[in-house]
Amino acid sequence: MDTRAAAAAVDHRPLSERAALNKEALKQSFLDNLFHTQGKFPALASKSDYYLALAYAVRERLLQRWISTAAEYMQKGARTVSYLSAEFLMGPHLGNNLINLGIYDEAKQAMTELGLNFDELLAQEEEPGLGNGGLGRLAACFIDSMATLEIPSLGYGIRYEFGIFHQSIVDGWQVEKTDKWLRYGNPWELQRPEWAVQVKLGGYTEHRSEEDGTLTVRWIPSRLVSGVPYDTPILGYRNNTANTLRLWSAQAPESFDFEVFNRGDYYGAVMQKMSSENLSKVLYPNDEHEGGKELRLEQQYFFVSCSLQDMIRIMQGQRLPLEHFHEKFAVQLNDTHPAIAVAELMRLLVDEHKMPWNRAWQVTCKTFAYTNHTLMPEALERWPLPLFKKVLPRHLEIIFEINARFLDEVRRRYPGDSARVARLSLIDESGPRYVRMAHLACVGSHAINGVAELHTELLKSDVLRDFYELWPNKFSNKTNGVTPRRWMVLANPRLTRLVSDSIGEDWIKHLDQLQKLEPLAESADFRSHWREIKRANKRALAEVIARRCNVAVDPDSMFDVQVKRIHEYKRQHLAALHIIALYLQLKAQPNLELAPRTFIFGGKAAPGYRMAKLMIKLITGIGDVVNRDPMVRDRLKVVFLPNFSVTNGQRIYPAADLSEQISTAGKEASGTGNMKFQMNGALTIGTMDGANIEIREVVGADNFFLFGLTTPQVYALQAQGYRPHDWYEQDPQLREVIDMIRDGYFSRGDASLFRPLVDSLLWHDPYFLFADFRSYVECQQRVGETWVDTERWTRMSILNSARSGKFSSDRSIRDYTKDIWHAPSVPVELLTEHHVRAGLMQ
Ligand code: F58
Repeated sequence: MDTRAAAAAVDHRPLSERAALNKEALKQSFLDNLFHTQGKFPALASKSDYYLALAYAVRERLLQRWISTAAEYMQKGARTVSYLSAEFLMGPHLGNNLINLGIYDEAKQAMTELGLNFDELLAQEEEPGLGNGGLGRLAACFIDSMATLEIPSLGYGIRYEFGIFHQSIVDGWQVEKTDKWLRYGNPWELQRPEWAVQVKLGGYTEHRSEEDGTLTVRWIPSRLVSGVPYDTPILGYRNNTANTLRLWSAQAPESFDFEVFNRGDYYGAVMQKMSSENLSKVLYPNDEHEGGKELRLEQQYFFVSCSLQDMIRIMQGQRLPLEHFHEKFAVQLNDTHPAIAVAELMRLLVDEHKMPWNRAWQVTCKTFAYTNHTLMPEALERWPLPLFKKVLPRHLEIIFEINARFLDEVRRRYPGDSARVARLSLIDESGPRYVRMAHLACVGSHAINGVAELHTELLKSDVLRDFYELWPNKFSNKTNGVTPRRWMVLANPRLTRLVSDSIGEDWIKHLDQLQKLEPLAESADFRSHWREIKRANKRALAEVIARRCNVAVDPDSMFDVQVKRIHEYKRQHLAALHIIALYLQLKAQPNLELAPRTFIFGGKAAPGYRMAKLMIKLITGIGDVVNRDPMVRDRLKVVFLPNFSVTNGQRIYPAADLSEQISTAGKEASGTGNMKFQMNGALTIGTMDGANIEIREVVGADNFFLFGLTTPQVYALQAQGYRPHDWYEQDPQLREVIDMIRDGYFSRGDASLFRPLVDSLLWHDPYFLFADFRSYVECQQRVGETWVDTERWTRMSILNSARSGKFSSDRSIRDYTKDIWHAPSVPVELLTEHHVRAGLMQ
């Protein structure tokens, strides 16, 4: 073996006996931690104490990898990917770390031998819900894949004290509770106060001509906040790599409140401390309808400034000149939330490190790349100019300067085209002035990408068209992916065993290998195993549903599932219309042959998004009627599973038969839930939207239930003047369904409750539900006919999973690395006690 390969090989030698990777050693450190860390003995210990004791035992085992990785990267001066994201929706760590370390079964055995229920311990972990949905979860899948591919990387974000709210359903309505995930401590993070940085906010600037003729700018802030990093190790799958997720927590800087304190203003000092700490208090729910929140801009700037200062510290530690910043770091902007980084790096280089503007600009553009995640115009971030100036006066000046130089270039390219100049400007001046963050990201990045083929095409032809015309080479597509470690190995152990027994274990790192399952779709024996597994997963989910929703569902019915954020464009209400249509059909023809179906919904509505909340109420209202009606009993069930999260997703995806991906064509950038369902053997009913198109392409049209208008058809209908009321008039079934909602059938006779929803559909229907209704209902009919042919369905299910290789986030990360980051893998050699002792002696 050459040395590189030797280094890459999984090493089981522990740093010390304390961290050995075997069952007996695990038991010992579990007990040690219970006594010496938790300070508990069995009679007093809670389940949470046992969970924490096990978590600390596992942490001791990953620290060796973490230390070794840091040492390797430092020694090699490795090129590093910095993934800047306001959200990381990690999900619980314990099970995932056990899998990546390769000691899941040992840990389970150890706990069982100690008389403990391992699954119950795993369930104790409060998941860090530091994200809203797809964007945050994508960041989590990406850092998993980077560690697995041995790419040196840092995830940078915010350590929100309260993550995404906890959702419960009361009387059919969503009720939000704060998510106190840190209540019992977080065993996976290490605070690094020695690397804290200071962040300025507010105030004003002073411009001075120095004696040597140069112009310098000083920013005199009105506030200072200290950013303290908390590091979480991110393990690769069965390798020696442990990268870092570094999340910043805001604290009051001591020096600053002392100043106020010394003036005798004790309360002022305390207030200032509280207001500083507010910065990382809470994750904003994705309410695209409310903009202009000062605290959100402060949050974004806070974590971006902390992260860039941290990168500069790392460079200085390795004695690298800042002119080489872009060689050391490839910085990916996960949407526009961190786009202020473009102006902040310029400020750090020019104002604080005295680099000439042009040089700094070159470094900046070569450093950043920008991923867009939305086509919804209302979701494109922009900040009112006065607000921006109040929070970041120096950055506004820098943005003006970037803009002036950029627009000069535009004018040279397109003489006389002032409309284009106005469209491209970093400042929207069509009404009250705004800073356009997507434009800042485009101008300051060398690469711009969408997250699915259609999405990238629509960016080029529509949302970012002017930028595409200016710089076509900056654009590329990077279709999303999800990590098979969490979404198959951890979430679906039964399927994992069957697959590994059939084709070996390589697929876990090389998902394309699932192709080897294709011939097995023809084996009746394999199909029967495949079905048994799905059935077992469904039984497990049925138990959860019984507990949480108090509804008994039949594991032999088709599990038809839609889980995702609740949003009009995702069209959960289209699924609701179909359920009502089925219900009416059953009422009208009680002897109709209809395979039993269980409709399962889950997802959170932004707390301020009234229509989304009404959609939840509609679904629960339908459930109340349908689940109680003896005429349809056992043939239709409708449940809304509260608090959809990573943890719940892990139970849901493996149990689904049908995956609902029914957004209006052209609205869903990619979707990633669609991929998790596919891997786990669900068939998709979906529109030609986002990554659905690519899923259909790989599974084949015969193995995908397609319906609905295409994006060009949606645009055409819009252009010709869409009148949803006409569609309602012309379709008796649709009319009956809508009238029933309107008349209060699902709201205990209250005809006003769903009025806003019904009126919006009848008179606006911005997401074309009525136009797609017929096609959807007919497609669902085909789904039903296919389902009753059990063998055929199973074959299709196997093929869906076998052809999901493309949607591993490992593939996405390889694409980013090849085209954008150019960061080679750096395999890690494990340090042993010998190395550490030798280091101490030096
Ligand atoms: C999602 N965006 C896209 N945004 O909707 C989805 O199609 C895509 O698969 C996914 O990104 C990953 O690329 C998304 O989740 C948010 O949650 C934002 C959070 C901050 C406020 C605005 C919405």
